[in-house]
Amino acid sequence: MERRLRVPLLLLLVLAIGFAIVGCGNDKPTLNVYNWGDYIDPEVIEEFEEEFNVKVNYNTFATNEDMYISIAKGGTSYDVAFPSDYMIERMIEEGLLAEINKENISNMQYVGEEYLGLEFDPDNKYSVPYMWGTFGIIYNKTMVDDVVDSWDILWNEKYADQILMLDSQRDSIGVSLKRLGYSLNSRDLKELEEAKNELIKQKPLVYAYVGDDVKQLMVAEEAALAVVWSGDAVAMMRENPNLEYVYPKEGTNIWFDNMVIPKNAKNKELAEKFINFLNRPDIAARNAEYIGYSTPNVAAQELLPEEIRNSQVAYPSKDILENTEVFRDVKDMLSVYDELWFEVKSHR
Ligand code: N2P
Repeated sequence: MERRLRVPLLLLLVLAIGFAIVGCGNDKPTLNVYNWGDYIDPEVIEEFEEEFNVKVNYNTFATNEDMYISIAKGGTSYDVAFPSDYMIERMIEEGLLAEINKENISNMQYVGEEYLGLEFDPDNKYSVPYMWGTFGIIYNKTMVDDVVDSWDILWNEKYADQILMLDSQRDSIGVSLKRLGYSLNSRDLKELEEAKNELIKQKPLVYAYVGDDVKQLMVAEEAALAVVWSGDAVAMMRENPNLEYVYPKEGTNIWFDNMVIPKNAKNKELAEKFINFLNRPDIAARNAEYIGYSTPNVAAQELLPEEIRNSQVAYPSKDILENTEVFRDVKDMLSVYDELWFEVKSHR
């Protein structure tokens, strides 16, 4: 090679390596977000990226337990995650969460009091409300001719192979406990054994244990009855008017999904900006309307269309809420719950 060509070639090589390292000049700050599937309006993420000139790396999970494992044991560090009440309680206890600087979350002023200071995080030191709801039974009025007002219907042989249960241990064990008249935080081995046996008895009637696919299955009328989270019920009922959501008379669960910052987050400052952004009333309203879930942001609630604001599925009245229970971390009983769920799922 001629000597006068060597220097420019070397320069080119150095430049190429340089670009590869900084990602072709894309050195925007990155926010690693870990959320449930189907739980945000994608446009909201894009708007955040544009407004703050950042890149959001977005990953999803299907259950609290899956999320816990990735955060507690996984190699990825997330900046924002969205666990539920009982899981937040556990993560605080295990020292997995960072304290949130409330001075950076001015939009917290729009969050209703009833969603703050709850037992799993009494001073909201570690978590800021995102969405809340219940679980209940959704059923297809053209496929079910019995009155649906009790969890018992999910054990009715008439509906064999037309029943969908949640593939989520606390939720499905909770349904079984509530049906038997027990607390969904039971620590009584006899009650838990009974709840397990009932789930095993029910198993031949269950078409599938599902996650986000429940929406597609119910909308397409491939099953008659399903246990669902209220926000998914809202989204499904929008698509298929034959569907109806019921709060069983034995009572049900009320849950709260809050935003948290894992202790090993790399970009806490940006995480707080994102948490604050999601509680800006216009954003919170648009996001809640898109996904179907209920916002704890009262200023956002006021921006919602009347039919959502008045919906007993999304914003149930006091008397319905009285018959609900919040999941708590079961602490030393966790292995019993894990084993119980394993036995149900592996039973043939
Ligand atoms: C959305 C999941 C909602 C989580 N697909 C209910 N806690």
